[in-house]
Amino acid sequence: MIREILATVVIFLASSASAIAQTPLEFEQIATFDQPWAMAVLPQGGFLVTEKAGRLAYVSATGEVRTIEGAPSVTVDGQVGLHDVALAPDFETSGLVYLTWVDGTNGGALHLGRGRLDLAGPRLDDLQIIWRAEPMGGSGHPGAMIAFGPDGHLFVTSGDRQLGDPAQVLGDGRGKILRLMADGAPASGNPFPNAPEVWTSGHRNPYGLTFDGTGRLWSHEMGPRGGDELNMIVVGQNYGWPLVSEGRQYSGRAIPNHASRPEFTPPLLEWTPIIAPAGMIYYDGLVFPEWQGSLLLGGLASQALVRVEISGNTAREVDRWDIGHRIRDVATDVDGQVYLLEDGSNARLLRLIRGN
Ligand SMILES: [Ca+2]
Repeated sequence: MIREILATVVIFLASSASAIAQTPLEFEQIATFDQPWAMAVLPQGGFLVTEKAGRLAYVSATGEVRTIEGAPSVTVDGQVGLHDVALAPDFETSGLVYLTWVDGTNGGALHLGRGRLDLAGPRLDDLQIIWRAEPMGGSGHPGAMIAFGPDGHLFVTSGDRQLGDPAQVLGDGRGKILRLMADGAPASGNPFPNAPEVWTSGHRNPYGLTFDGTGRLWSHEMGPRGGDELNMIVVGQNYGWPLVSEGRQYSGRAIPNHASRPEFTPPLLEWTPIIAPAGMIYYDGLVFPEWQGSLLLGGLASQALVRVEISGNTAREVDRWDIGHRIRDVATDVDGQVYLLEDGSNARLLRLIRGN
């Protein structure tokens, strides 16, 4: 077990004028992984971590890593493979764990499944597929983030699979955010009778999804060339992709912006140049009280941890820490500790420590 304090030098990037002192950070390494994608903190201590190639790992509170048997078979190609892991709201009594992954031919489809975790194995028993994006197909942009609402509903982001147009087709499972029952059935009260699982549409590649302390749902998504977005997710709204964006096509071709089409909901915050957001939590913990009420986002291309203050219907970036590694996921626990999961090979799971 490696548990040394890494004397990483943290560089503070300029941010917008803010009265809040920026917190110096150091990092404690807990474990390392190969192309990890997401993590969940276990209530008894320790973590579940997914790796893109299909491994589901259990990390004990002391940093010992073991493979959990019973993970699904996945199609590993480019951006896709095994993705998010989330605990059921009643995990402590049910043991239920939710996973997302891509599997199938011609690019496959995003799948959502759940199984019962037996840490004595460790193994995942009775894994069942409870939702699958239809139709199949595409390449990257899985989305695949899971969040549970305060009332127990299950929300999932489904990326556009780099196809764009499906995001505007209600009957197509791609480019949407879904609201489901815990068993994967469409939730009652969803807005579109002919697309019963859909909550919102017009999404590109949402890699972050979280509720805030007042029960509002937030998601971020990567823009094309520029135009990463932070969106407040409101029932029935269309977020505009691929018809509007604050970014450009990779070819350089312009895309109309959100203001040109008021029927589409604009982002509350956009990043050009991009940060390539991945992972997001709402932070209300005691370890970093100066961050309470903020969103913390990981950054891939930006190799950063980004803090966004949300207030009413506004959001603004207030802190950005250059971590020096691509960040794939962010998590917190009941004590208010904050954890980062790096991207790529030999990627570290880190605990944040207040620096000097
Ligand atoms: Ca948008």
